[in-house]
Amino acid sequence: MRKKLTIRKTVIGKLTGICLLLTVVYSASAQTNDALSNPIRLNQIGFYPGATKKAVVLSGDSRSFTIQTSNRSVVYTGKLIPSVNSSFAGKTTYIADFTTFNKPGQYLLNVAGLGNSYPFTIQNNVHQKVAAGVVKAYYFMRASTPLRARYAGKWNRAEGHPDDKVLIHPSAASDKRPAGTIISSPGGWYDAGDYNKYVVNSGISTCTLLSLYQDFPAYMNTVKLNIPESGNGLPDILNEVLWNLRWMLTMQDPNDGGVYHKLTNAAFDKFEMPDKDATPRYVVQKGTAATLDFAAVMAQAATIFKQFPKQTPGLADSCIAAAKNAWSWAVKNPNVAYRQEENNIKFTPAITTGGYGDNNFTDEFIWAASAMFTATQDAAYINNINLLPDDKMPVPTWSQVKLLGYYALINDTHAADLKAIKELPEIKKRLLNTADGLIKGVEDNAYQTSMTLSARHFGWGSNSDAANEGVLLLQAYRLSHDKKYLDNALADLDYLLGRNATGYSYVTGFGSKTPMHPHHRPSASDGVVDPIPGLLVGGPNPGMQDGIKVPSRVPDEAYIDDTRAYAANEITINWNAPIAYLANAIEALQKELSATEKSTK
Ligand code: 9MR
Repeated sequence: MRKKLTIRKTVIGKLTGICLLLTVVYSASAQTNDALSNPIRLNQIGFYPGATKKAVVLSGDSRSFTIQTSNRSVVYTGKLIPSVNSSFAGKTTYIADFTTFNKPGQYLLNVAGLGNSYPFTIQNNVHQKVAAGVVKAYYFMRASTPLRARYAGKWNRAEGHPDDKVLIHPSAASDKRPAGTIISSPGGWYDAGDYNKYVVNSGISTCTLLSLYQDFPAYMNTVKLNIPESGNGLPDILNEVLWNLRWMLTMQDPNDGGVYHKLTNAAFDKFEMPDKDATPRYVVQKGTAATLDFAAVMAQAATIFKQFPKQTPGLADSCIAAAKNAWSWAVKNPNVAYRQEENNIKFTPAITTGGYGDNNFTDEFIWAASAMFTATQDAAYINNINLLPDDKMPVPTWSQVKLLGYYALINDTHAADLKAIKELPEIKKRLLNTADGLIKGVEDNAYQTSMTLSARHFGWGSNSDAANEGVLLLQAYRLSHDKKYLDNALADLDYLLGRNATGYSYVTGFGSKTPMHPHHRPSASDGVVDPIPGLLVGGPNPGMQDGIKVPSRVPDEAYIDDTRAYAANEITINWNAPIAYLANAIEALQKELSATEKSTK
């Protein structure tokens, strides 16, 4: 079945938009694939010996289940327990809990009459490869460079989008840089399935990866990515982040500190390899969101790269100077929204690529001020900002970044100075309350995860919500050392890697049933059957904004592995970042926990 599907994928990649008949046949077979999917849902990578181990079985009454080795000897027998609450589909699920079985090895779970699960592993470091894989995915997103086979394997490709001659769009014109001025803005990561580069979305993505390094430096020093810079004395995750950070620096207008909202083609590229695109690229209007997000990231980067003066001479100083200039621009221009439709009435060419428009900058100010304070220890940045403008605690997304500011403050190591922040105890309390709210009732839930507790979690990019919930729970764990938060963060990772209503491990190349047709131009056009590995797809989204019918509108089932389905099956840098944080942080914490257990034995 998989082979049949992937052959179709290649055909679609070549003939996108032309061959309607084939795509109809293709989606029919994708749906058949879903219908045949395995009724035993579990993390398809595996489990830590000492951690919770659960599978969710779609039917089975109160039958027993067994854990078997690959040569079919039974090593554990347990009973399926019906879930207290039904799933979004209105069905009782059956929980197979084998937490007490902790012997490392390779296994499968069998339910008489239903068959075997996909194989899984029990071992320490069980997520190490997938955790590194979701960070390596950023290398595959690099613009303005060829990807060599040494690093990219069969996904090697020619250089795309040099971006050394980018036009100032009329919406971005200023005295010193009139429309049509050429600037150089190379590098950076492509945003997603498309080939554009957006500052707002780069902001949250870069911050999340930098935070992963800041929060778990010892573990992240051990993560080797095999990228061109490997071995240069910097941790690989920082090497990868630098590819985007250096691009971001070019998006600031040196004349006034404002930051262009995005670097983009006028319209989305065709489904083709990146080197095939020769259409003009523009930077568009400066905006408050892009400028504050930029300030926040540059401030955070300054804090980190200060520790590496030899490897990155002058960089920390450049970052903090850029952050300060951006902050000043935003203070002078506190309300400049990027409104693409309005611009398109006034300016040509019309720009129809991703909007990332936002009208409310309260959260961006909080994030930037917190990061600026953390970098400079200058309390003026936060004293002039209301850190608690309302009692909402939204899980971070590109348009909701308040918690990124809170994360910066609670992790600030200058504890003495933090006493100056009178709101800090309240921020900590709210964070723990939010974490408690996220997991309330999990034990009764059909899939036993925070993600599946509310249908509201299932919008565009729902998988990034699952990952960002996991990150929030890990922040709560770091604050409280209460293991329930870590266990539930791990459950969110279990969800993403297969314990869910579609039976997919949503990361390309990691697991037994993984997306083969992400909405991702290189994966669809490179002639390689397997998509680029390590990419988290958007996931279930009953919204169907792309017009592609999903096999089910049930919130957590509304997914289709179809190249055209950008509202359910695209990939982006802001969705990969929280799973990168989640998977690597969990690896780091498990390592710490098992070391403590050993030393106390
Ligand atoms: O992730 C974005 C989602 O929150 C928005 O609802 C959606 C529509 O504006 O856009 C998504 O972002 C896309 C961006 O605009 C262009 N690159 C691909 C992104 C993921 O689909």
